[in-house]
Order: sequence, then structure tokens, then C-alpha cells
Amino acid sequence: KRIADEILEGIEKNEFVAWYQPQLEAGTLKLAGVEALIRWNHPREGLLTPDKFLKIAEEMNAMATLDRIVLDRALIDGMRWAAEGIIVPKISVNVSAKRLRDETLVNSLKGLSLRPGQISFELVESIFLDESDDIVLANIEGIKKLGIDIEIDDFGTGHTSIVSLLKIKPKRLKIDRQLVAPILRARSEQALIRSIIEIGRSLGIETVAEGVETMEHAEMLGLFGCDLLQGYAFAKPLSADDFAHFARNQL
Ligand code: G
Ligand code: G
Ligand code: MN
Ligand code: NA
Repeated sequence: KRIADEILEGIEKNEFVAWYQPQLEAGTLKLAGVEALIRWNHPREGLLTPDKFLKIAEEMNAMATLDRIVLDRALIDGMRWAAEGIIVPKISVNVSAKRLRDETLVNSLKGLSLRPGQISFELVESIFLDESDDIVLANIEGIKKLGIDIEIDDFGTGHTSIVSLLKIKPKRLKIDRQLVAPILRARSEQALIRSIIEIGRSLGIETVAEGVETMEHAEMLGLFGCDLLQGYAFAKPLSADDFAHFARNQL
């Protein structure tokens, strides 16, 4: 069977789920939020990560559907955690470039009843290649009006200009793990990260370091003034149940 057909069947059969990677406050190491990451419970292959299916899903125009599935899952899992006494301040979901260009996006989100800041959309930096993109800017404004925050994902690898930062005014910048990984030895990456944090601070934008693999990284990023930390040093992406366990142990 073609993988495209399997993806459509998987959507029908609810095989796509969200896993969650914790994000901690750098100063206190308290839980600040999670990033929801799509996983496919494939009937024969077992649990598949996005590298196995995201490209094909994009080519067959199924990403918007999958993004929405992850958002709905995240809201349901969030309610379950809350019922268990686990407070997750913010859930970040990834939004594909094509979905951000969809003129029906904002309308499709209007039925949700969200606490302001409960949900955050991670947009990859490459989306902002064309700063004068009217649909993208209108969607970002509409998303913000619904109380959904905007984050720029993989920051430092793409093309965001300072001007587009001023236009978009995201809540958070996620510093790409390519920049984070070498900081224990590379002065140039240290300098870059410090200036990203400084830009964030002067514009009122929080910074999140991705790919924080060791406590040495965490410590250095904390000293630099990075607000939030995400990475294997604390937890890999976890199933909803395993995340609940992680969060309970953290209280
Ligand atoms: O889950 P993993 O940690 O392997 O994620 C790999 C990449 O897949 C991430 O960089 C992320 O950008 C992308 N990704 C994961 N989940 C989603 C999703 O729900 N929607 C979109 N559009 N991208 C996702
Ligand atoms: O959307 P984004 O590209 O930020 O997705 C996060 C990706 O990074 C996922 O594939 C996730 O599994 C991966 N990841 C999360 N923490 C770490 C880490 O500490 N090290 C590495 N190498 N990858 C990580
Ligand atoms: Mn992301
Ligand atoms: Na990312």
C-alpha cells in the first residue's frame, strides 16, 4: 500500500497522536510549558516520528489536517492533566508553512474556547522570508486576537529580519539547537545566543533554548539570561501519560 493511502487511513483511524516535551523555566527549573510533537501509531511499524512521514504528508496536502489533529489532541490531553491536578501553563504546537497561508485558518479556530496564552503556535523562521506577505501577517494578527501566542521556531537558522520581528511581535523566540549544541566550547555561538537573548529582552520577547542536552548547557544558558529550556537534559518527548508522570514528580 502507498504511504499516502496509509496516512489517510491513519487519520481516519485516529493513529496520529501528540507527544510532549517539557519546557522549564531557566531560573527555577519549574515546568513552564510543553511542545506538542506529532507521532504516528502505525499498525505495523509501531511508533513513527515525523521524519518518516512529514514530507509525504506535506506533499499530499495533509499537514493542515495533521496540525489540527495535534492541536485537538493537545487540548484534550491538557484537560485530562488539569483534571489530575497538573497545571501546564502553555502548550506549543507546530504550524506548517502552508497552513499559515490558509485564508480559512483563523475562522477554523474561532470555535475553540481558550484561556489567553494557553496555546502557542510555533512558526518556522522560513515562513517570514517574504515580510510583505499579507495573508501570513493577517493570519498572525487573527491568531493573536484569539489569545493564541506566536513563537518563531528554529530561530537563528533562517531569515527573520529585525524588521519582521517588530512587525510580528512574537511572544517567544526558540533558539535553534544547532546554535545551542556547541556553546560549551564555541565562543562564536555563545556570542550569537547572547545577542539573540539581548534582542529578545529589548523587544519584550521571551527566549527558549532548544536541544539543551546537558546540565552544563542549561547552566550556561541560564547565566546568559535565556528564559526557558527544552531538551534531553530534562526530558525527551513523552507520551501524554508519561508526561503526566514527569509533571507529577516535578511538583
Ligand atoms: O518530534 P521530533 O522531535 O522528531 O520533530 C521533528 C520535527 O517535526 C520538528 O522539528 C517539528 O518542527 C516537526 N513537527 C513535529 N510535530 C509537528 C506537527 O504537529 N506539525 C508540524 N507542522 N510539524 C511538526
Ligand atoms: O520543532 P522542533 O524542531 O523544535 O522540534 C524539536 C525536535 O528536536 C524534535 O525532533 C525533538 O525530538 C528534538 N529534540 C528535542 N530535544 C532535543 C535535544 O536535547 N537534542 C536533540 N538532538 N534533539 C532534541
Ligand atoms: Mn517546534
Ligand atoms: Na524547531
